[in-house]
Amino acid sequence: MPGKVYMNGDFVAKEQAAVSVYDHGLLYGDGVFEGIRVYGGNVFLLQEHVTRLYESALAIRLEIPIAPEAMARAVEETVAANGIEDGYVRLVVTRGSGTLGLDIRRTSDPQVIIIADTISLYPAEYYEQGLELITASTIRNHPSALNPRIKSLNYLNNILAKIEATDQGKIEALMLNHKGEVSECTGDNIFILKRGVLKTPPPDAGILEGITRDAVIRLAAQEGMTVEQVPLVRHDVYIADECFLTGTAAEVIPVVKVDGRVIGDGVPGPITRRLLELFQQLTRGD
Ligand code: PXG
Repeated sequence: MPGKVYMNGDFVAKEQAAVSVYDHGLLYGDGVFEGIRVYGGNVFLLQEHVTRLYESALAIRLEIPIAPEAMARAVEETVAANGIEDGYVRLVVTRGSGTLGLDIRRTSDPQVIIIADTISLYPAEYYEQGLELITASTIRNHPSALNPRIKSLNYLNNILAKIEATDQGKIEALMLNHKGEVSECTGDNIFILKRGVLKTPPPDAGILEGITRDAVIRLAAQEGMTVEQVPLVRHDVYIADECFLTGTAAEVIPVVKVDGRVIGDGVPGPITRRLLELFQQLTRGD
């Protein structure tokens, strides 16, 4: 039964698992996190997620009090303790409690929290019919302000764009960067297919380098496809033959309309469906 939360080396009942109101994670969104899937009892791409967590922490000058190997073990133990076969892990490290001020030297006890629970998936119809996106007026964080490559606890940039999508009855929004180029969606990376070439914005376009994105790039390359990490503008998306999003929660999800423009034939394309199939084989360990 889910309900045992890992906190700094101990398991605490969900109802008792709490952090201080002085924690800079709460006061300032000062911390880092990962969202990880569990398939058939195996934590999927755990090493990649742990590496990204420590890289995010390094970038914000947060010293995680345990080593990466111990963190990976703690994730496995939390999944086992909660009896999760297919589910979701939320790994969070906060800066810890401090004063009501920004100085990180006046904080202590970073909180290492691991939650393992079940996951609510997108309805199957999204995969069969494809998604419709709108472009948010909120642009992605400027990389020199808060680099999107850092998976920080401050997700207001994404939340503001997501609100624009939900206000318009859509579940995802496309976000542009400060140069007006396509970056990513609020919680997913974007790919397009044009004349047989798969294209996705590069890391310096102001994106989170998704672990699902990396896996799909590898799978496509193994299939003999040409994959390019190149700057894209909205026009490239409008005239694409196929479009899809990748993410831990969504896996590979087709997009069939963007800002009212029908993409390709208006139905999930064959390459998108093939990559979803290959990705799902990977999650099953085939
Ligand atoms: N871009 C952004 C901004 C994200 O937050 C991705 C791309 C896809 O990355 P991965 O590594 O998952 O392929 C993300 C991932 C949640 C949640 O609960 C969010 C993500 C992943 C899992 C859970 O909000 N975002």
